[in-house]
Amino acid sequence: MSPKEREPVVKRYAGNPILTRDDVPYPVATVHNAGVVKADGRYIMIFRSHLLNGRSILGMAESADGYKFKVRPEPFMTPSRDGVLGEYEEYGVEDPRICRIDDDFLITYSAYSRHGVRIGLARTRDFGSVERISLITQADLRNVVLFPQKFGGRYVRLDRPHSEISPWSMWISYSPDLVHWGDSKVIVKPAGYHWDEMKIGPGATPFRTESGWLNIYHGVFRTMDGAVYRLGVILHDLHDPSRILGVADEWILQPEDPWEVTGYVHNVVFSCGAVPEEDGTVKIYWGGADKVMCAGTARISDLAAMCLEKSRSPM
Ligand code: BMA
Repeated sequence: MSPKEREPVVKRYAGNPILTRDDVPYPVATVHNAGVVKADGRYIMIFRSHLLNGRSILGMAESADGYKFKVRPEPFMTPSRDGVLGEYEEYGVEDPRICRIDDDFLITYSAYSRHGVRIGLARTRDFGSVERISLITQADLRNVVLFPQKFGGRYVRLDRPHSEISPWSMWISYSPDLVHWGDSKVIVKPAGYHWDEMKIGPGATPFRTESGWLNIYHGVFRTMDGAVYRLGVILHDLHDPSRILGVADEWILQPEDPWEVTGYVHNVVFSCGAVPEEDGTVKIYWGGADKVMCAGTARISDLAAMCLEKSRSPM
């Protein structure tokens, strides 16, 4: 490595990609954008797959070490066929994030339909059965991540509405019951002529560190060759997550491996899950080119330092 090159913040796992469609025992075109949690010492992954008609479902895989995953023979969640959910999940379910609160694993996912994209909330205790709670947004809002604890008696989420006037920015909202949300405000916007200038969105479920809540997010830059999706990191105040302590100026990961550069949608690394470990590292999971799952590790203190030492302006 030349002295000019930065040590990679995220060290890719040597066995990437860790999961592909060849590992799935039913016909799918892709395996990507997975939420991951560690429960009772095992890693549980809920991943998105495109079916061969282009619509998405969610599958489940388990692992003892966080890298070698075995896929369950049946899908975890397929679009509802009945009632309100049947109407709003008609085009598929996508991009799950998992957040543990007490004994519940809460899953936020994108529900696509002819009416646009909304976010659904589902709950499981054992990953055996899953119960839909409610749709928790209107259209067109995506990338909802929950914080794993309440603040001032309320649940807190980050989300990403879109409007022509304020494109694709990160907002925070509060709820007494996980179903009704409000008190929303914008907290981070894309930065002009920066790697995340086109859009940003919450990625992995935020996790608690000594210095604040770490939020691994995605940022998009439009080029003559299409959009490039990269990952960055934001640090939120421990007691008031609407307070931003820093937004790392530099990305932490960009598409580089062949399966990140070429796939279903090229030049994409997109994260829906990260697992902090007791040794001060975090396992970060990302979809490569919307086709395969990849993993890597970073030191939590390095990510926090990037936010605190060289922050770009949040707004
Ligand atoms: C976003 C979402 C993600 C996807 C990304 C790159 O808009 O659809 O699921 O990974 O685009 O294609």
